Amino acid sequence: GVSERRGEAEPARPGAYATPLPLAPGSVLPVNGLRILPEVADALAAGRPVVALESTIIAHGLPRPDNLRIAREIEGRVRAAGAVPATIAVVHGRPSIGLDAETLEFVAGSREVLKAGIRDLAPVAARGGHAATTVGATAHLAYQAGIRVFATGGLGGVHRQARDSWDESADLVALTGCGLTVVCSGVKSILDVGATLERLESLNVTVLGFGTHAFPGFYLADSGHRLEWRVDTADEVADVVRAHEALGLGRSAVVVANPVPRGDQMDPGLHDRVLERALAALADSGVRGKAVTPFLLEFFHRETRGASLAANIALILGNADLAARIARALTIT
Ligand code: PSU
Ligand code: MN
Repeated sequence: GVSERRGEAEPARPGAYATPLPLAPGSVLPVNGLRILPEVADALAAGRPVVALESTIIAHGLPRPDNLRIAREIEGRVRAAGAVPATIAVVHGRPSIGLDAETLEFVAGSREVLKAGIRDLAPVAARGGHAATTVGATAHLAYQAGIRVFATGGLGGVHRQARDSWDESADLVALTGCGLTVVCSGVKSILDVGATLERLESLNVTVLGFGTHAFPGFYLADSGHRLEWRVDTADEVADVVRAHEALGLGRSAVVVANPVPRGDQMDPGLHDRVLERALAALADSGVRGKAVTPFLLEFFHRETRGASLAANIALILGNADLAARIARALTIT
């Protein structure tokens, strides 16, 4: 049967999605098997700005039915800032770069859409399944397609129980092999932020604070950790990215950490109280592996009655806007 448990690997029923999703005329396949929406392919071919967007936040990180509306708003924000959005997911086994309206609705609404990290891409593709892609998997596919900028909410990282569970998001290692600029609001505050920053240093990942030396705390503007590098404009980010590429570092990502606007952040006291309860509930639940992050995010959205959701929406929209401006700055040579 169809799994009601989100994020677990269960073979998808091929053909359950009525529309056959044929290759649209004009789609290009730069790498065998990638399906690129014509609008995105045209923009890439013409050197116009494109912003990759992930789909795990839509399918497994935001509550339904708000998630579909938010997914559309994220795309709208990229467009408003002058770039073409390319939301990425695997549909009918095809890694898809840019989703048409119908496919976006499917990804947001279907229980058959798994959560795929990089290591899940091949099995999902081989089985003709459907999957939302994590930051790591999205970055990989976007990089393959030639996209240079990617917006998300918060990166995965080192979980607080990692000393016992060894749970560190595969997003971190993915950043070492995908040469794009990743705009995020730091790493999710459910994580061990200090440990994650240490791992990013070990992995040689460049991290820039946007308008701040304070590393953002996802739902909170400031995680309490300091960053060495601060940039203040999209042009400055583009300068760093060009230097990064000129130095032969272009195979790894540059992370731009963009805080949620202060006025939109969660109340820090509420945040800390809910987090403590969320971690206790996690320990009691026996939830493991890739179901951990969706469990914690869902706990927050439910228990804060929308306060965490409001912050999440504000930060992702801000990141979409900044990513589009960076993509534009990068197209000016
Ligand atoms: N940021 C959000 N919401 C999310 C995620 C990030 O605002 O749902 C997702 C991303 O797809 C990220 C994933 O890659 O959580 C990390 O999961 P894990 O901890 O299992 O690696
Ligand atoms: Mn994990």
